[in-house]
Amino acid sequence: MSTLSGLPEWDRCAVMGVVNVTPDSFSDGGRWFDTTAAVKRGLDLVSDGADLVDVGGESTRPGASRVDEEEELRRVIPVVRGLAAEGVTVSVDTMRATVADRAVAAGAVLVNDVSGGLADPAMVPAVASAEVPFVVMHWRGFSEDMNSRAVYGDVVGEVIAELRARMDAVVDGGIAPELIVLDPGLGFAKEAAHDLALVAHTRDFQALGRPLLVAASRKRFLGHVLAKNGAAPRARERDAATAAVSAIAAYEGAWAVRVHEVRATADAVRVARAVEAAR
Ligand code: PMM
Repeated sequence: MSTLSGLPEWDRCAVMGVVNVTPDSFSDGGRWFDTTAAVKRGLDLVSDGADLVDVGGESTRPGASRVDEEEELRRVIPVVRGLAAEGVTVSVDTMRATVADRAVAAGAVLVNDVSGGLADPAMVPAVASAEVPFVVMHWRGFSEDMNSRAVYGDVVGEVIAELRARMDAVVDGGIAPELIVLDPGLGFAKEAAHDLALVAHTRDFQALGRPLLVAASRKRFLGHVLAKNGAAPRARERDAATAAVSAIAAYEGAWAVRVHEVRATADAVRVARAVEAAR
């Protein structure tokens, strides 16, 4: 397994639990929109088996508009501080350099930017000087209109090529290559068939030589797979399907999976590890 500076080392795929401090997250719909409740939620995720907790204050669901920076800081920083004070390994899910900077000062040890540094030109320099691991996700633009960008000839080849280019740009910007984590960006400018192809080809991303984070949790493509008579189950009813993807991603070599409901995925990554060891 890969080692990333400042993070513990796990002998299997790590489980990243999600705390969305937003009133409108598509999957956990504002239930943790309060510092105390959000910190408690993060601690509960750790008890359920999360290895790290990803704290975000801006919804990226398709069609979502942006939250302003002051509001994002107000949502995220106290939760990062509260969880870090409890000894939790915290990552911050943000597209803003200021939020990343302040979150690192508050104890976050990883910056997870769904735009891979594209949304804020100050992000790459900020992470370069913070010297923390940085998640570079495949991204083609903001959520407001990303669905129109879900056009691919060879989705796996194009996502790998675009991630490679983005990784090179981030390294040119001063972030050490050994601090980079890559992510195929399931659901971001992707249709269900694209997401499924990317999961099926998880192993191909090893060609990029960096750890891979896979975030399938509760996403639309799972709703599509599970739909009955054209009706998709609600986001919160997609956790068993999420755990199934966690097992596949772990078995196919993912470094970590990012999920809202941790317990089933914590089991899934252990099963994947045991099966891999028996191969
Ligand atoms: N997806 C969401 C938010 N953050 N971060 C990474 N690295 N990869 C993702 O695919 C990703 C992410 C959107 O989902 P949420 O609202 O359910 O958290």
